[in-house]
Amino acid sequence: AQIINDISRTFNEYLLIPGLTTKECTPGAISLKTPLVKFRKGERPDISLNVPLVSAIMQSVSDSNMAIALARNGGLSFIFGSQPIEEQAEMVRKVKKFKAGFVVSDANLTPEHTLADVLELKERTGFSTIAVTHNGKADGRLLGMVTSRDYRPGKDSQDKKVRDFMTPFEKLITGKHGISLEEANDIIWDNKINTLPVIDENQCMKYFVFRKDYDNHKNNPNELLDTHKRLLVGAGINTRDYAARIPRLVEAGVDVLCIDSSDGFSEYQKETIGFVKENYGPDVKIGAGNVVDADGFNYLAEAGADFIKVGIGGGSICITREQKGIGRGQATALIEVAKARDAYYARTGEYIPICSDGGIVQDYHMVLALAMGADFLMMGRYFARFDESPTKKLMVGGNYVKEYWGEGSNRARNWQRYDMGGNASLKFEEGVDSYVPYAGKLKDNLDITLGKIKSTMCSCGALSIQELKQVAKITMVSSTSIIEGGAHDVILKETQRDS
Ligand code: MZP
Repeated sequence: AQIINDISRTFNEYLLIPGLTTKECTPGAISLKTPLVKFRKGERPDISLNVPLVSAIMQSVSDSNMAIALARNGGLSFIFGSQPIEEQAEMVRKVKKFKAGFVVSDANLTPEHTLADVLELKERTGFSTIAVTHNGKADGRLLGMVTSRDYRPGKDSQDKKVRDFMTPFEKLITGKHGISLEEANDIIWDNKINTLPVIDENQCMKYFVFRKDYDNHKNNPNELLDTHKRLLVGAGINTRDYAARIPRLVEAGVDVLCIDSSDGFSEYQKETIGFVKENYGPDVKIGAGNVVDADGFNYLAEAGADFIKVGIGGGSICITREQKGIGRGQATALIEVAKARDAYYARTGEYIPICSDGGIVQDYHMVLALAMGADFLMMGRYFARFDESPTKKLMVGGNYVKEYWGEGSNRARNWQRYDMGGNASLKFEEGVDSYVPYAGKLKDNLDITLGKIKSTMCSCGALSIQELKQVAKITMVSSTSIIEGGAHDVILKETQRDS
């Protein structure tokens, strides 16, 4: 055997050392945009995410409900594949029906119209969201329909309704475009930006509709419904029934596929990727994995994977390491695969994004994973805790919990994920059935998490994920310094102990 003497390490064994925080480096200026699929040097990826988080390919995590909520917040879900083909395709269709936003042409709205009118229109038309268009005079006064009063971002408004309406938009525009509030002010009022804000059910603006789409279709808004971007959704597949499953998912409008396997360094995966590339060419995107070293990465890269997932045995519900003795500490695996990805890019000019899958426990682990080279992160436990996950909310021991079970558990019976060929009766469990603490709404939690990620990036002096990878300084920590990192040598008050 080849003995690798480097110790296999987890995220908990590392910390980031702050770099210079410049005045420009504020949380509002940070972009978390990241590539989802491979691209060639000098080109752009066909699909990017605004938030580098995807939800796990699991029955207890990613159904259409979770997919809609996460896509609306800039991430993406992979609908679980351990279900009949038609049911999975229906979930995909459900997400794709949901429009990210829609321009109601001029909609006969005038500056006198109120927010209530817009919401009524939304109700009437049945659109999931409605874009706020300019007031018909094409003067760029985007809020003409909300209030007859002029409102300037950053300037105080006496009208609370308008203020409540505008604040999320200001945050979005400054966050998304990495510009200051003053610049946002100029852009909105000079109408230089090719976007229109959209309001959703919560009456806050989350999405942008491209202005050129609007201009091209303003005489026929229905036409804009065929062309307008819909929410992104992914789907998990396996290496057994892929020839039947993939066509149905593609017909349903899936944006990206991912082969779901605990060990992806296999000829089965190469065959599955080959099937997609032969039948659909580059139009259908397919990720593969999971791998934990450079050999696994290079194999799937050569096979044509659009992204590659990293991680074996680190998932919170996973007992693969105990059962089969395979795996690697998530941080060590990620660092090695990221190096292989960079070397492959230098050699071929093709950048293949990597996804760190499983084992994220603290929010700061997310920044560490990105700094270590991950382009995006897949999480199960994190998302399972929210209202939007498909599982039951229960009261256990006086606390609310949600159910969360592994795909390798008897409950999920997803044996395809663990398929090594051979007799199906020889299967054994590689996952557990568990509870996770209930945490409320996805959006509320995600906002806090993203706030923390951006704050850490400011400490590191990085305005983007790409920059973070370059400037981050990462140090290893001893077990005693981990103790030093928590509250220590004080007597915690009751309330703190409980939380
Ligand atoms: P976590 O975010 O809960 O730590 O890990 C989620 C990841 O664990 C999934 O994306 C998947 O790769 C992996 N997983 C899912 N089911 C099992 C299992 O039953 C598993 N062993 O390891």
